[in-house]
Amino acid sequence: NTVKAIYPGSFDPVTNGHLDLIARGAKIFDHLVVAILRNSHKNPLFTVEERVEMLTEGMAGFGNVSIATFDGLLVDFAQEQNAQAVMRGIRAISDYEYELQMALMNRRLAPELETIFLMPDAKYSFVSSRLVKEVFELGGSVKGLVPEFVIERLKQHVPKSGI
Ligand code: COD
Repeated sequence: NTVKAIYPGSFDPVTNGHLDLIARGAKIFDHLVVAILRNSHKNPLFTVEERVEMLTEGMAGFGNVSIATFDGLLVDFAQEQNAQAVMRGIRAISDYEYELQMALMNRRLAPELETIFLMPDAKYSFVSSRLVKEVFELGGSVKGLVPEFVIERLKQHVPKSGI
């Protein structure tokens, strides 16, 4: 009985918090599919292709983790993939409300699909893609919060900022 889980998100860009969660998920699940939402309402900095490339680089070494992109409902994608679970991260109480709403809505849509929450290492509990972009754009250092190759990509998009 193998368990396949989907780890969905925007990953704009992937952070060390996401990678911490992926490493934990890879140990628990037989197969983990990191799934990037294509038609996000958020206005992304990176294209879907760039986000796939960054995730691929960050996940080198995990044999049971793959990357996919999806459109439409997460529950439909999970069914297409024959996945039994959705993995999400909880950093702080503030994440909980939004995550609970989504988990219960997804349960209503697909009662068999379980949402499983994992906590990242405490040192990443304040890291978000949004703040990484904001700090970098305003000239602050994001070293240690995202991989080096993400910093290089940020420099290409925001050449005059960051360290
Ligand atoms: N440490 C640990 N976990 C983290 C960290 C960190 N530092 N940063 C983020 N995370 C977690 C987040 O809590 C989240 O669980 C995951 O990593 C991904 O984060 P994001 O911000 O990239 O992802 P979101 O919140 O933008 O993803 C939203 C979805 C794409 C999952 C959602 O919009 C969706 O499912 N859309 C499809 C349409 C659909 O089905 N809608 C109905 C949903 S009920």
